[in-house]
Amino acid sequence: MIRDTETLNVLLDAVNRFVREALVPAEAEVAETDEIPERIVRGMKDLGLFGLTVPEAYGGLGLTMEEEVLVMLAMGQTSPAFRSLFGTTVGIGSQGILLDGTEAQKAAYLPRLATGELIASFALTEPEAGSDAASLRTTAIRGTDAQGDHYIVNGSKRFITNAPQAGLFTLMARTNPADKGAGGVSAFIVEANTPGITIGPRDRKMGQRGAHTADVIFENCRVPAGQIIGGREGQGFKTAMKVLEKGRIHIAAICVGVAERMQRDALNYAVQRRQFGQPIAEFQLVQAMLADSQAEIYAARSMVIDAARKRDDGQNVATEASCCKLFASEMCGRVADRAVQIFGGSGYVADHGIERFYRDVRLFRLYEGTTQIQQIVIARNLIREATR
Ligand code: COS
Repeated sequence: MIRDTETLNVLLDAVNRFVREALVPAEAEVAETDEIPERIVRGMKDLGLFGLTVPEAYGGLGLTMEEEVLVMLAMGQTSPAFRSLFGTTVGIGSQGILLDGTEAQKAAYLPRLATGELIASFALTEPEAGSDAASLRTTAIRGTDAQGDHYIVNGSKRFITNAPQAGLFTLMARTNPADKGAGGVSAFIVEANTPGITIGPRDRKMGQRGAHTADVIFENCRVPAGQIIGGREGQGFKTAMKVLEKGRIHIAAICVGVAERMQRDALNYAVQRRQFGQPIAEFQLVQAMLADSQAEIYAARSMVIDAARKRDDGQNVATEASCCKLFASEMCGRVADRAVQIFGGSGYVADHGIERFYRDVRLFRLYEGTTQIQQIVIARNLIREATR
């Protein structure tokens, strides 16, 4: 749903300009230094990117899902590491508060998230609980002392995006150790400066340099009882699933944007690069690669916009969100592979940036639910529908 085309177009124009003038020229520098320069973070804040999905009442832009998707398609036209900083904050990092938080929790945190003052992280994955998220072992045990009701959190989280920068964590932990499954899990808002939290060294990743992940270790970390999202125990896994459902549409949109960028770069190269006396774009085998990529990009773009519209319409889009993540991330991998192929030897060396995208996009098929998890979710939902 687009509420006001004119306002949205002003935002999209500004994002496109920011991508073109500030982000694209900084891609190589960010990959080299593994840091997003402060001037760029400031630019993101000025544009309101940290508040894209935060409702206007809390100081954000309050975008609908369709509007968010259009912004992510634009943001995808550059290295995906840039998106990670604000996209994780407005996405999985803070959506738990937005979707299931109490009014007091929203009022306390959303305004500071919207300005970018607080960076948010989503702490679900553990060393022994990746795809099987409901088996997580981090515990949050309730107690009372002179300072009031609280939970004592112990456990380790792994591959946590933005952990080194985070001001707060949306933490999933087991409040009922007797329930080893999803029902024993609760979600918390944990401020990163709470004593008992240690951030591990940054992971050395294959790509997306500039976007940081690390372990987060909780040792006897005391979290006030009021920080449990929604005020109720046992709801945390469902909150995490709802957050991921929305996140999967968001990531799919980024996949489409990045695929469009790689396709454009490959096309520009193909019309300039001459072999056998003519531009390689004149060869039908190269044309086949370009055409296949274009058709797949168009399909994924249409899916993502359709799923976003349905979600805005209040429909259950669990299946559609997984279809989008599955198709768009796999599509992006194929487009990256063809782009490297079109660049030939030049695609394998760092100078053209395409090998960087090739490494960056590999993550899309892994995080926020692997391709195989999306297949499981889609099939389960289909079977449930057919047998109920
Ligand atoms: N919205 C709301 N509730 C949902 C939901 C959704 N999209 N998906 C599941 N739930 C609910 C279920 O309805 C169920 O509630 P009830 O017990 O009341 O029926 C509960 O959550 C548990 O769901 P389920 O039984 O499907 O849990 P499983 O342990 O079988 O796990 C998968 C399901 C595999 C889908 C889940 O573990 C998953 O998504 N794993 C991947 C995790 C992931 O994406 N990790 C990335 C980390 S973040 S980068």
